[in-house]
Amino acid sequence: MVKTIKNLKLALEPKILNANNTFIVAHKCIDLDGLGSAIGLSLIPKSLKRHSYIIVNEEDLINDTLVRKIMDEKCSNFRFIDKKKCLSLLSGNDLLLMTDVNNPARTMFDGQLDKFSDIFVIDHHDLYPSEISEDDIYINTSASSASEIVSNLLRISQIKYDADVATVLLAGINLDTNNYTKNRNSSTLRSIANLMDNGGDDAYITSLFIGDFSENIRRYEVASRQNTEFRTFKRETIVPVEDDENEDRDKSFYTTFSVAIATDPKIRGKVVLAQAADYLLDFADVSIALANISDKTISVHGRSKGQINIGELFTTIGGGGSARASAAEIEDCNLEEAKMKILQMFPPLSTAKKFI
Ligand SMILES: [Mn+2]
Repeated sequence: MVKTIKNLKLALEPKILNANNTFIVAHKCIDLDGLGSAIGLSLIPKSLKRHSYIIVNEEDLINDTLVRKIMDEKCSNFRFIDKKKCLSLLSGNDLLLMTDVNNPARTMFDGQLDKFSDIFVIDHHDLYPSEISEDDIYINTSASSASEIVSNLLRISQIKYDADVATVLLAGINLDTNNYTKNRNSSTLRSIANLMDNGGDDAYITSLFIGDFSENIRRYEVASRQNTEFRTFKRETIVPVEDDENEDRDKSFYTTFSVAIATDPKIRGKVVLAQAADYLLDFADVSIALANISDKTISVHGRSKGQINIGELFTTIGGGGSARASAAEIEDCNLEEAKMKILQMFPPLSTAKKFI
């Protein structure tokens, strides 16, 4: 195991110089620390006049407005590619840097590490046993974050960076220390001071979290009392009964399920619909949220606790998904008509009782 920041620098440089390309990846559903450390790390190949790419998949960003926002606003000078593009660029002599993660199963390259001729891990989590050689691992569990480690690496390597990079690294530390209140020691505080001296904008990071809060509460606006109605419906279940006198007698009984349906006339985003359905599932067996995402298209997101297969149900309105989460788009109808179509997915509407 590589133990000191100096040895980390010494281990990384020849690997980067020997490779045709350096790819940098964090864990699935990349967070601010994964992003900050990846951005910082990409300055090492750059200082050695080598190409590097940061790999982020679009689906990783779908529920994370924070990461997307900071990428758009502070990381426009960096090269992001998705996994597909990465695989198409592989030359047979490529280095993969894993940051903020050391378990390959938590990355998008689970079971595919052999596609890279060389690997190196930089992380602050406990070591998870894997096929990666300990010689290719730097882990410091006393560091608050991968961003703290990388900011030290940049300092030791005397690599200069601009205020945007300092801000992204600082955001990584901010996230993993819960606004600098936990998992921080004197070394963390020195990194924070150093990043602020280099232009790290703590006010911007604070505004980012406040923005996320207001994004987050939009789900409750969609699933408001005014927009949401609750219904129950009955589903007949037939079970064979073993009976000595009458062998083939079937018995049927009804089970009652509840559905929460939120119909929002104002919003246009898909992500907030999925979040509203998630939230409503706390109160019903099946939850559905729908809204116009464009003048002609209604987006529908559904969730189920499991007894009702929502994926199967949504095939009747042209959608699909899994038993517990599903989505559909309905074209050429208004919100009221779409809602009727959805109600009709459930067994006889006559049995459906409107609650509130
Ligand atoms: Mn982290």
